[in-house]
Amino acid sequence: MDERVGLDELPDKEAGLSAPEREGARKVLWALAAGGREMAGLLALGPLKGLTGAAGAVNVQGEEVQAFDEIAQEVFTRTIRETGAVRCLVSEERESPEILNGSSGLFHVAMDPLDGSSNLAVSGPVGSIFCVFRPSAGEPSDPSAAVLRSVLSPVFSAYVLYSVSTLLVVTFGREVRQFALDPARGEFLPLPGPLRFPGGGGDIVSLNAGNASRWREEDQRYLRSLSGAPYSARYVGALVMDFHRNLKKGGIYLYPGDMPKGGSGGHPEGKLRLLYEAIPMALIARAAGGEAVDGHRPILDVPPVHIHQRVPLVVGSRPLVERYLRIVAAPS
Ligand code: AFP
Repeated sequence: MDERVGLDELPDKEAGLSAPEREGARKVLWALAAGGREMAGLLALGPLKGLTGAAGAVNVQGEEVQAFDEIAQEVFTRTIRETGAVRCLVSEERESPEILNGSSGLFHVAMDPLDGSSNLAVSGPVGSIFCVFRPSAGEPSDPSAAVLRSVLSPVFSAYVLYSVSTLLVVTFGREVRQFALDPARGEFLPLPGPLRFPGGGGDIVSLNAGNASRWREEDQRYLRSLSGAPYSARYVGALVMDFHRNLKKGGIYLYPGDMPKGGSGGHPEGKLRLLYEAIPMALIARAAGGEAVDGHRPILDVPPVHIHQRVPLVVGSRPLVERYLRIVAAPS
């Protein structure tokens, strides 16, 4: 059934939430929408204001910080703090969790405030990714340990895609809903849904083939299996855009672990981050009829041991992820 559900109504459709959690979730959704709207306006002016370059710093991941990474960090920290509903905020841009509303907060939040920010230099698409978790009973006093324990209990995940239009995509686990920003009204309006991977799974494959010679043999075998098969290669280099296209059109995104080049660089554990890239996308993929794995097991079964943990990520429609798993499991 194709229907439109307002952003405000989403928490009311969730049977598993208490009344205070529904209200808290609504506030956090508004905060993401307010931050997304503000970022969309700022990003549009980026080239005119000379803001599309590096900020001259390196983040906790060892990656060059773009000016907009820091702006997005400040915008979303502010809007999320103002909800009064969030205890701790983990961000790609901060080494330690930030304590926002202390124990009065109902949730922990993990975010990548601006993913794919190296695309900004060419006015390419970027995104913001969020995952909201329910704190466990009797959680540890150490904020990182508390957030890690809550990861087993996600409440909702969402991303904002800043492209030719600005979209907000949300799941509470049962279905995926999308909203488009009307810049004139300053509101995210519902699009028809729910959003699901197309039947048949699609034919798009998104990966950085430039890294393939440094992948493990199984992933190289998967790449070889595509040759001559009916697939199309599409890769923007911004997870939110690549994932969203594959969700709408049918496809699979891969970022396997890659060995260092000439003794340096590389991402043997994968490049993407478990808490604020892989898990939120895995929740959205599952709710849309797809799956996400780390090369062997579901992303949602990977034990969280570090707030900035990296993980190999393969995510997309179920038939394409199952084909990937069959090929990497086959004896060489
Ligand atoms: P940046 O935020 O540094 O641009 O990284 C983006 C990202 O985390 C993810 O969004 C992309 O899919 C992936 O990295 C692209 O990485 P490669 O440039 O190594 O292909």
